[in-house]
Amino acid sequence: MKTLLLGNEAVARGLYEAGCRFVSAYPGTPSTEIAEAVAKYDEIYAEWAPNEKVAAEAAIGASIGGARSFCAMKHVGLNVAADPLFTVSYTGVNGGLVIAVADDQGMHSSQNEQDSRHYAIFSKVPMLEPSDSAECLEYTKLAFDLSEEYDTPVIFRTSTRVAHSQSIVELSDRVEHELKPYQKNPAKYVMMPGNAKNRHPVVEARTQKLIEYAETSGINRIEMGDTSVGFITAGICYEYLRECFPNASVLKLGMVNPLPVDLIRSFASSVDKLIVIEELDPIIETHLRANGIRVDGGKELFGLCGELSQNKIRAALGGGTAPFIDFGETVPPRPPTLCPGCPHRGTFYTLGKLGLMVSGDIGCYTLGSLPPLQAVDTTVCMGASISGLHGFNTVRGSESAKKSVAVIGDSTFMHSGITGLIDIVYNKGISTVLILDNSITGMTGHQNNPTTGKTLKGEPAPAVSIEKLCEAVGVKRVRVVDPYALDDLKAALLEELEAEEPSVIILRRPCILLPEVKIAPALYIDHEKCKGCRQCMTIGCPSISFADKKATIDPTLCVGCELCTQMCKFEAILKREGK
Ligand SMILES: Cc1ncc(C[n+]2csc(CCOP(=O)(O)OP(=O)(O)O)c2C)c(N)n1
Ligand code: SF4
Ligand code: SF4
Repeated sequence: MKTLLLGNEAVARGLYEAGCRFVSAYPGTPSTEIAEAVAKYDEIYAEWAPNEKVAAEAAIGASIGGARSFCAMKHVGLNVAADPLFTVSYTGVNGGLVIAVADDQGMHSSQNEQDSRHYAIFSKVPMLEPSDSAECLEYTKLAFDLSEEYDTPVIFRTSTRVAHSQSIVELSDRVEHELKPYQKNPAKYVMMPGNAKNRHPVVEARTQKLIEYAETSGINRIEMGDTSVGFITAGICYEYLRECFPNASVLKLGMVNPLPVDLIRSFASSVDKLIVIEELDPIIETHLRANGIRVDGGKELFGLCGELSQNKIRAALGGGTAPFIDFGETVPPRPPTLCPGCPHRGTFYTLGKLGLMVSGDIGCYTLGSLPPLQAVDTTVCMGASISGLHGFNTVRGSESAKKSVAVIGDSTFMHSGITGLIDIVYNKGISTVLILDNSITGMTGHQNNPTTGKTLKGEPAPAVSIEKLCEAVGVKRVRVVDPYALDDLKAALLEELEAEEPSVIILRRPCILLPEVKIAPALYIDHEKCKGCRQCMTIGCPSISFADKKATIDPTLCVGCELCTQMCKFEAILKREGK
């Protein structure tokens, strides 16, 4: 049967058909929908892990336990999971093990744009890269076969465009793979120096065998056409290229590590000019140059930054821009903003008013850095708010600790915030940490996490108590405040900042977009009473606008959170009668 699937859904289908039994993931755009789609298959155990390292380690354990296993993450997640990745390269697998990583060229929703192909080279693990949904499905199954045949984990790389585009796939039945027997084998699975020394040559020999596979298997295929120019490419760039130049000669790489040499050389000799099209870093180009293969065009044409598109490729090759729809270039950008009624808004308003240094983190609350709130000073990576604040305050002294806070969400606190808090307690810091608990992983689209009391499959689960966890690591001052109550929030902040010991304020109110949250009727502004002071505009609610020297509330956007009423000293913001 044929059907239309997103790249991520096709990966999930591939997992089903490949007989995968165990999936662990941490959400991160553009990888999130893989686990969400897998959750619908009863045959596959699937979970959200608290972070990517745990997801990878759980999948490694399941593989050693004999099951076809999988974990998924976005590109920066692979940084978190890098430690187990490098060593599972040495141990190899029992049941097949596939590690999916989704790169975000163009940084549609990320703090940087890494090229994950470096990780495959660095960790000496084979990497497959599909170009469309059909290949997402096909390569997922292939990745398990390769993993078991070559005793290696396999990295499966996608990109925002492949993960989030729909195309036709052909569905097949699931092929069950029984649990492989588990046999104790310390020489393979206990990576202490004596054993690891013996495994390293095994890894190098494996790479040689994988190169032979890359040369001959057909996963890297030559499509001959016009021989005046030949292109070498992979992933989404193959689709762009085919749209621009349907008759071009192309070597399409499905396996991007290790790369073949003879196949590339033979392709190079059959075309007059050779151009490499790849996003971000010159991985293929460098491989060609290292092997003495002529490259007539590469990074000097396409650059190192951002994603490519049909128009960019055509323009770089002297063809001018074509009448393709290139959404990235034609749609005016819409600045991101906190939603009306977002429980984070009042927190950033208050932090800004108090003029505090705010060590920020990654989540919806990163938007607290944008106008008009502009309260956040730093954002580095998930978890860095608390540990970063500890470093900042350690060098700047106790007075600094009284004028600074860390802000972190519930999911991010579970991911990697707790260790920063332990650092503060253990090293006798006195910093103040705000945990913005909106009872969900908001930024990536409402995934459950260990604090929400539900699993990936929607089943009830034990919920980690944030307050008990903080107390357990030694924080004595832990309090819970409603972030809609601005006076309470300010009073709590002033008190905790003065304390000569670490404190945690949990700002608890569920995300306004959660289905169980009851939306209150929209408020309105009495234009007789409104003095046009613009005070209500300072909280940056998208429902409030200003026209003819008066503020107005858009009733289709307002959720009646009453934050703005706390701004208006003229009592001009009112509830509708009877509501
Ligand atoms: C290492 C890493 N993994 C995943 C992500 C994607 N990501 C960004 S923020 C976030 C979690 C946000 O949830 P939470 O901390 O609860 O804050 P909220 O968005 O709900 O306010 C995730 C998963 C990332 N940026 N980095
Ligand atoms: S704060 Fe009140 S008076 Fe000032 S602009 Fe807003 S509604 Fe009008
Ligand atoms: S009550 Fe005020 S702050 Fe809340 S959503 Fe409506 S307009 Fe925005």
